[in-house]
Amino acid sequence: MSVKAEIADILTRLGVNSASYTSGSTKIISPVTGEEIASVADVSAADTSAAIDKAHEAFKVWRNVPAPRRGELVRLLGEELRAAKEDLGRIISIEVGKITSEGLGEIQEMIDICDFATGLSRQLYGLTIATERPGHRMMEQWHPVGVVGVISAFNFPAAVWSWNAALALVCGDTVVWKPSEKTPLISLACAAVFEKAAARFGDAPDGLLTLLIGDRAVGEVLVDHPKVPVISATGSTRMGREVGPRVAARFGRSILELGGNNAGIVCPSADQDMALAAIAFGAMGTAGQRCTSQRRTFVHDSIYDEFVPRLKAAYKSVTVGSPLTTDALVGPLIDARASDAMERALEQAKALGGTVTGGEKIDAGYPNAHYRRPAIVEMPVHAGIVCEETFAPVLFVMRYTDLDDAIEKQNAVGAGLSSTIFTLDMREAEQFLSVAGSDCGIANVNIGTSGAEIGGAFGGEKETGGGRESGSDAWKAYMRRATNTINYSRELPLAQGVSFDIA
Ligand code: UN1
Repeated sequence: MSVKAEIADILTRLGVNSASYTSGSTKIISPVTGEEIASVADVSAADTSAAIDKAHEAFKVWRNVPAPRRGELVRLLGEELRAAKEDLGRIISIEVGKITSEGLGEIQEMIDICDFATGLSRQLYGLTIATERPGHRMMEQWHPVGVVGVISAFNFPAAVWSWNAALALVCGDTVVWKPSEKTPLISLACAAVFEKAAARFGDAPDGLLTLLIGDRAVGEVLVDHPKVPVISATGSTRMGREVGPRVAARFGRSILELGGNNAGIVCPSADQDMALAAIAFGAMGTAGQRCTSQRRTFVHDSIYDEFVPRLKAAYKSVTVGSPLTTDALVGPLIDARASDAMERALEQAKALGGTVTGGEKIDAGYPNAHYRRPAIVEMPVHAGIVCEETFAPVLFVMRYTDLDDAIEKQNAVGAGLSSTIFTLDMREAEQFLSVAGSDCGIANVNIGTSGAEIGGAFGGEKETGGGRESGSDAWKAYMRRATNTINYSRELPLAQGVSFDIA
């Protein structure tokens, strides 16, 4: 069966109307084979605005549904995702090029956040606060905020939507979703799975989830719309620089999850086998196209000549090929632009004195697809392209002698998403996690930079945008807080001892 026929087969099975992926003028290409697999139609700016109005009306109904009942919808979504896991994972492999276990892993991440959000629906806690006035009570409540606009990227086209949608829905918000232009098919599939859950739920208002397939114009309407109090956007730092100020200009709130330039430090005491395996997955997994992918490694001088040759051997031996027909560990890059960016990064690294292992184009049997061997680049300096995010499997490796210096360099980039240290020395580990250690939103010990679980808050500092999604108390960004003071006494004492006696 051709890839195009296979995707149509899966989408039909999931209940997606065939007109939605066969009748538009935007061609969708599988990065695996380079062939056209579908075509979709863009919604207009006017339709986007109308959809937001409808989502706002749905919000007015949904906010009154008790939160645990809202959690029931998300529980059903989790059930539907479990049932559709294989099909959805396969779509991700076809549309994004992820290997099978990573495609399935992304769907598992969605199931996990649904479980989390279902429990959360009974835990949207506010505080009770001591008051300075007798006969008074002070408390805070968390209320639903409104329509949440979700702008998602191609590399986690389904999981990042679900982090936002599952939380927003239990919080009482409605969701308008603009997916990456590269991944409309998995979005159509997710929307169809959501509709199944909503149908089982029974009385879900129309407009809880609206999928808007389209280009920049759609994103702009969403970003500027006064009825969208929260925009959650995942993508490049360049995108975030535009979205952040525009949302702020209308006093909206944004949750930004932008670029990463994640580093690992390999210390003298490191368990080298473990570090090797973790770095291999962190840097080569998902063909280096995670925002959490490891892009820089600092190796202590005393173990460099032992460790780095082993790492290079792993780079030479890793299998690269179609995730649909082989069990290769590394699939294709998303498109020609990504492949060119990788090429350029390697050229720039060489100009700075870097020694490149790998990085060459690979003939996987599809002339229109973009396969490359992951590249490891030994760098004499921490400068230039090393300090920028290249969304491709390029790992820069540098020697260090002093941990303070390695931590300083790891922090000396714009992005602040993820980081790790490999050490069995507790002092080094604690220094890395301390206030003077890693400045990232994620700082790990003896595991890789990528592959975070949903239970923690996910996101990063500086040019990563500062947003937090997924677990912990990230839900608070999807609600508004009301502080309530209630006077049950017969007096009206003013706070701070102020008196204002009217005659
Ligand atoms: C992303 O690349 O945008 O931590 C998200 C990870 C995944 C999520 C990545 N759980 O690598």
